[in-house]
Amino acid sequence: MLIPKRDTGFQHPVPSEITPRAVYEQRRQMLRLMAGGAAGAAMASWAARDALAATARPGKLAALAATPSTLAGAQTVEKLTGYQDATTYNNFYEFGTDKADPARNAHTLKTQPWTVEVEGLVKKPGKYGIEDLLKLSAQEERIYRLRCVEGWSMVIPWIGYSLSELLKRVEPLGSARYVEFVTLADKTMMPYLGSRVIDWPYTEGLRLDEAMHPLTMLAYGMYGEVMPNQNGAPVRLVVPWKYGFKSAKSIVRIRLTEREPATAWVKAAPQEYGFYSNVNPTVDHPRWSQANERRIGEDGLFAKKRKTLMFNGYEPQVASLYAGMDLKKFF
Ligand SMILES: Nc1nc2c(c(=O)[nH]1)N[C@H]1C(S)=C(S)[C@@H](COP(=O)(O)O)O[C@H]1N2
Ligand SMILES: [Mo]
Repeated sequence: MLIPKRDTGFQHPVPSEITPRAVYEQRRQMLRLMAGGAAGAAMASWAARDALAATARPGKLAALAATPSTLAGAQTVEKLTGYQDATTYNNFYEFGTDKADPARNAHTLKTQPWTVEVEGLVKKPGKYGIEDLLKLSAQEERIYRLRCVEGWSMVIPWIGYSLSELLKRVEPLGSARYVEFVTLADKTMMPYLGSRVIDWPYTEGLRLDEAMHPLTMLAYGMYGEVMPNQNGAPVRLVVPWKYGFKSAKSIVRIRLTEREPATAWVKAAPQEYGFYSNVNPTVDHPRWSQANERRIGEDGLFAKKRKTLMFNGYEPQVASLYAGMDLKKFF
């Protein structure tokens, strides 16, 4: 994301994508009816959802059942970004810096077995196998915008649950104030770890109250399926009101700390990237404006048509986290 000229690496997806979008939309609507309706209650068994998902998913990866989230801010009337766009225009520098690289290279990522270690200032540290982690709370589908610091955005139906569900379980100590996320750095699976763009492993961090916010999501899938490798399988963060890089992919360790953790992008370019990195149209990046964005797949390759919204449109939900803070200073 550091390298704007890389934007020319965009490869427009071929129109032959087999994603049965109408079918997917239909399925989602169906799930919503099932979850909400009185008669739906009996039908909305996991088995029924599974069967439905199996017949009507985009069709590439294993289906992952989920109920539509009722959380404020977790649904939208906006058009979804196409599956093909969302899985071929990625930032995952462990697999290359070109937007098309992760889709090409991430097949070498082995996501099983996988463990996530939760440690640091918690009463109950532990190692969670990915299967157990996945079952730790009911999977919800949440439609979030993700806005990259480079100036593009997508609208994606993610599957997962609030990170707070996991954090509550490990019981943070009173001294814990931040959460650090450490992602996989394995040279046998990740061809780009030899590069020095990032001081690997890629790490990220949140303040504990940000991490505990219900919108902050541990995501295991998208578009009704398990997470594609290039999007951060088997589990990643999605923090919808922050620039995309705060949403760490392929997480292996979560550590609660007293001090603000160093993060990969702050270490790489401290004058350009801050710890908070809240989406904010009034605070420019030193090299470009953050006032507008283009929606991948919709607005044309170089057009920047949409106004970027404060906190990426999640202001009603998250503004109180930053009451009284100078967001120009804490960018
Ligand atoms: N481990 C890891 N996580 C990462 C990145 C990365 O390079 N490595 N890139 C970040 C950036 S800059 C963005 S914009 C989002 C992109 O997520 P997406 O490809 O699913 O849209 O992932 C973030 N998480
Ligand atoms: Mo990004």
